[in-house]
Amino acid sequence: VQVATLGFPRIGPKRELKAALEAYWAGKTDAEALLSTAADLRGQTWARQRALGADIVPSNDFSLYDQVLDLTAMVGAVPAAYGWGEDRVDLATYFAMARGSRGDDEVCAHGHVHASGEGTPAMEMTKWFDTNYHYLAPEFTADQLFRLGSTKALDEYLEAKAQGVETRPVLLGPVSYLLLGKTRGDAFDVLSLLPRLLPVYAEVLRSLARAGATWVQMDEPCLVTDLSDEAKAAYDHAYRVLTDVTPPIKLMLTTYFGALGDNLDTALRLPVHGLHIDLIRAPEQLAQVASAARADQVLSLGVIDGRNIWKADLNAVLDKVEPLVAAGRKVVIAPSCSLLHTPIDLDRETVLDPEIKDWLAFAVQKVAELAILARALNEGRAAVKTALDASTASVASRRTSLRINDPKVQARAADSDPALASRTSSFEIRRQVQQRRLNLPAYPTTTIGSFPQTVEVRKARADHGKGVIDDAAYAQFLREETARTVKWQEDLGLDVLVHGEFERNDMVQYFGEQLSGFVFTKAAWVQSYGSRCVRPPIIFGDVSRPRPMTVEWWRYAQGLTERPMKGMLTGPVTILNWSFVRDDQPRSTTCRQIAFAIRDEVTDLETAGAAVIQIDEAALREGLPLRRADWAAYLEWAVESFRITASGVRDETQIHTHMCYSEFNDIIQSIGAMDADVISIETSRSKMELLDAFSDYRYPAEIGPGVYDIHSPRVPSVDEMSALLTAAAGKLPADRLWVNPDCGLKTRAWPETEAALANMVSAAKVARHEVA
Ligand code: THG
Ligand code: ZN
Repeated sequence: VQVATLGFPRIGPKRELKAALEAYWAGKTDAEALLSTAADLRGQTWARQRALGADIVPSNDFSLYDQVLDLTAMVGAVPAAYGWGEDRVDLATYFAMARGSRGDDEVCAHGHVHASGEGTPAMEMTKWFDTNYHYLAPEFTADQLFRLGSTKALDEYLEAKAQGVETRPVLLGPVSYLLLGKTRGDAFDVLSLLPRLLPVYAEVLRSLARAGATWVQMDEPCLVTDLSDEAKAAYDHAYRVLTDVTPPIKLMLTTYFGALGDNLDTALRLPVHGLHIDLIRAPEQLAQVASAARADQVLSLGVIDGRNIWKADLNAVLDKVEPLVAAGRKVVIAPSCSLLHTPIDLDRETVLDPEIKDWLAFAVQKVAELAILARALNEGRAAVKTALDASTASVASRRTSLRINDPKVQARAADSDPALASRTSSFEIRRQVQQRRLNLPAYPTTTIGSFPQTVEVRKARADHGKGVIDDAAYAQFLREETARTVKWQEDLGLDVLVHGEFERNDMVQYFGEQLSGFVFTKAAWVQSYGSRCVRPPIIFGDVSRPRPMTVEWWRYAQGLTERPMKGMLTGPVTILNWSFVRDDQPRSTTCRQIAFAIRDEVTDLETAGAAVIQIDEAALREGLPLRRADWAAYLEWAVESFRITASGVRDETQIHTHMCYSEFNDIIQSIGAMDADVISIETSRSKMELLDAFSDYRYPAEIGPGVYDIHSPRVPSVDEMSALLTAAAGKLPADRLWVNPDCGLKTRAWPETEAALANMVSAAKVARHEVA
């Protein structure tokens, strides 16, 4: 039994790649410096995996920006806008596709990533399946041609070989590559491009075979998604062609992030030499695959979680794998998917609580776990008794720890009283009560919550973190920023104010740091896209809120004005979706616990006097399961969690929610079922088209369709925003419309923020005039 890894984090243990990329983009270093850092990282990564006991290590899992973009370069599918005419895709073209010709990306206050608006924009960024990683979606035309544009796969194979490491190159497979793409121009089926695409793959495979490679890892994650019959047929065609190249090379067809399910027959009839399956997400498929796979096929078993940070129960894994090995199956053991989605090395966490640290494994520790498993399978469990006992002890310690189990939290989350998830009265009644209390004009104006996080704000936070300024000085600084922002909103004439969130770092981290059951790391970075990383919080135990989290800041801000000050909270689904979560209970249970914790904050804000409370669910949509059949169950508990959070208040308290993305059509009923009084959404760039979903469905509550795009510094004119409001009023009842930007303003600077909001207030006044 051999140990394989399918991909390793590439950002570097100290984010060396991030530093090298950003220095290169800033013009501070040259290409040679960047490429040499990249080569060092690859060399270290190969050597490290070998030293940890991996028999089969990948090459071409490294990327300067994104592995899907690498494929686009490999097959020469560079969109025309980038003016590529060279033999090979050079660095400038590569980064232009990644970052746009102006070389910057646009991130909104809720962390959604978009191409920049000016110059030749970057290619579109999309979430990689249900991970928090973003890839650059290929873009195809109906007459798309493909030709070899990059020899990266071969180059990196040879680079490793020169260092004495025989690797298994990784390629994203042709069918998944096409299915992940978007079409440009007249609609057509991307799969129609397959016959033109395959010759380039065949050329790459031949070159690898000639260089001595015996296996290639072909990633086909789309095999765990819903596939049309045409897509299934495309798999048959593609793998007939690719297993037929000469000189021959063996293909490890690699699936992950879920069960093959109804694609199992398709996967099993492909003439490939090996099949990798994800046994973390879909343990039940082991028996099916083991009995149905051809005897000569190598089964690669994804037994270690590549999507989470918990130590595995090694004896439990052995219980499952030993029978296959005993039956003479050719077995490889591996992580469930590439380790890209885990932080690199737990040993770098020097201040983490030792009890919790003992429960964790990052990429390095996961490869070590696989090595122990392989020895146990090859030599018997006795050969690694100490390590197996330690694994069992860690797992038991975690299961029984008092730190994890809070009976009060468990009892509360188990309460199934439906009243917990319902407001007292229907929306129509609440609306009347709220109108009387708030007395807002038509087209009320507000903002989404955050105001510019300037260099000074970030510096003050950093200085406070380092102890350069004390608590009192930091609090004083925040009070001044807040007071200035409140006064400024009043002067501008906004109707519902916000405090600006200067005290907050990240919308998830800020709450996680104050909730029980969460722990944060110092260096556990995970690549989000390009050079950008996140440090997801780790939810290790039952979640509760020991004390109010936002009430003091809200009280201070409300004390500065007569106008309503919004309470600003992050919703339970978003907190869940952007964290590493427990694997010892369903996600829905963890989400419900978070919901009760945030509910307490909502009711405390109400008690303190807040008339308007916003609960953001920026990541609700991105949590949708990969399979359509699983959507309803997810949406049910996600919506229920939101409702638990929002339903502890009286009729007169107005609950807002916010979602900064498009595509509501397929989940609009669930958005309605959240039963918020007001929802603000991103609509400016789609020119209000997005509202069709709300109007067709007759969305019952009030809506703030964003009237300006906060992703770029451009200041929209009054006329532009008026036109958008008119368009919105054409689709929805005007008396239900709010006026606000698409998202928070923390990524913007003050000058453009001031100008744009002044214009926005003017546009609202114009609209009010027309109503009157
Ligand atoms: N908050 C949290 N998780 C998230 C997002 C968020 N996950 C998904 C999504 N948003 C990811 N989007 C981004 C946007 C910007 C950055 C990372 C992910 C980013 N990171 C800084 C960097 O790498 O330089 C590091 C920031 C830091 O110091 O913490 O710019 O909004 N929780
Ligand atoms: Zn937003």
